[in-house]
Amino acid sequence: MTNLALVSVYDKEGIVPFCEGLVRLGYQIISTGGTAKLLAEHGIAVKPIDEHTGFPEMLDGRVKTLHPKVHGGLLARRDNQEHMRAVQVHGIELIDLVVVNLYPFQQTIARPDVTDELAIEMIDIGGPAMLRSAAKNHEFVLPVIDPADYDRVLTALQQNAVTPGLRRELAAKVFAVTARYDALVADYLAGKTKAAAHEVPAQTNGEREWPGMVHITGVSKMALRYGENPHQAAHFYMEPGATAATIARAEQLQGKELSYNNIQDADAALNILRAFDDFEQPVAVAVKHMNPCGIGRGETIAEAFGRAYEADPVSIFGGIVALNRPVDGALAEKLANLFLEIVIAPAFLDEARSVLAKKKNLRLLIVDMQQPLWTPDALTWKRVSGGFLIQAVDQGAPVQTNNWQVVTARQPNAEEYEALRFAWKTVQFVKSNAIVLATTNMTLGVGAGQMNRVGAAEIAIAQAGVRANGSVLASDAFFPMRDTVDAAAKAGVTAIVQPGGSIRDAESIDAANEYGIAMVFTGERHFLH
Ligand code: 93A
Repeated sequence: MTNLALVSVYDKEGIVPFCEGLVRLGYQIISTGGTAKLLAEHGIAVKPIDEHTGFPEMLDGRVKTLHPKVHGGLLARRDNQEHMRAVQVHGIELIDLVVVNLYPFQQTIARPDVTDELAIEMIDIGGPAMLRSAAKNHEFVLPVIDPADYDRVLTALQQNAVTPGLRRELAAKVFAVTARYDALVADYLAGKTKAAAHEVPAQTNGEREWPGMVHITGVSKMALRYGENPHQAAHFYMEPGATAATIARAEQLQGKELSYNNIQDADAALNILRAFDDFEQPVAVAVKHMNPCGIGRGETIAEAFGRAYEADPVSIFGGIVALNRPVDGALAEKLANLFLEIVIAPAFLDEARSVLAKKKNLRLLIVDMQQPLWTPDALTWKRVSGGFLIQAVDQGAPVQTNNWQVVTARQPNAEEYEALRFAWKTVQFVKSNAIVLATTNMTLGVGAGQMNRVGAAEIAIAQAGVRANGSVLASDAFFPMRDTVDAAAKAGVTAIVQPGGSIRDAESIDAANEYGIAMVFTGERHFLH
């Protein structure tokens, strides 16, 4: 009995030598339209699929291989008498090997000229069906989805060395690829990737691609105009499981296309905002270059925004504002008076939308803030030369002070505690070295990304100005020496929160005691580099 191989490939690279090898091993090839034609042109004996099924390829090729003679031949168990009887009764020939790769849906939707009609036609139905049938029955049928496996499979067949391990590996690959393929189709139909594909201006280099990046199949990809700078090509990959709580799934109401820097900054703003969820209050966060420049909370979102603005009315220029309550008309007027890149909120009331519509370039993003932003086990990664680093996301410390340890003679009073809670929450989301000066409901000065801690403190103190007097200070990591406490005391800071843990903690504690400053250790560091 000759072995049957069913071959139906979109990507025809390498298929001719592979089939020549199969024929040498005694396989008979059955094949679909374009594939059969190519094989015949290369002198390979091939039986067209319609001859095999006794049914024409029809509906513009939508139905080529969807037939019991194909799927019966793939799914029948050779060790099951009932199955063997059934295939015999119905004249179904057993198929031993399937070579299929799919219509290039991902490449199609990335085309700047893609139409919905074209995209839909590129949803492969018959190909995945055959692969899945073969993969389910991999004990008896070899599914080959990846041209990179042709040589390996041929060699194994030649040497009579097809192991159960190889069968299982090939079957697993089928389900991995078809799962991602379907996820991409789902995303497209849900609107996200289609919009992205259409938004790519033809003249941009957004479609410039490089190895490693384009091959994350199944993850929706949006070409960006460019990366951090115009000479850097860039894409935004969106995870299939992302929810409407994320920037990836945010609904953009108006404004220009999001840039690489916009996405990063908006994500930082959203991340910071959501970390304040446990205050259960209206909160406004203003972000520049991924650092908060002003955070305010209040009874109303307008009050919170007013404080975020007052915190640093200069840095907010060109910034991103994230709000955890809907934006109304009055707040929209205030926002419209500023130059902002993006406003993020759970909703924009109609009156707000008409006010902000006049700011044509201002991007408005709606994000669902009812759902969690992160799963507890969420990971984040960073590229380094030759590899990448993966770690758990720092989702911030809970706002409770149970684990705080007062290390000075003086305890913080109730108001200081409240301000310390606010400052500690903020400093966790500022680039290291980070120092934040704050009151109970707003930041006053943020020192970010400095190479020495006292330098960060000096920047925060300068920003706070006279307001530093009577404020509290938070530090993302311990004080290596007493100089930050000295600078804080000079500015009039009355309480400090920091992780503690330096071999010179005693010096900082002594300094705080000298000045009558109350200091607490959290025991938890929040580097953000
Ligand atoms: O339109 S389909 O979903 N309907 C089918 O029955 C079918 N069978 C195979 N597409 C189908 N295919 C796909 O055709 C394969 O997955 C492969 O990508 C392509 C090969 O077609 P051709 O041999 O005509 O070039």
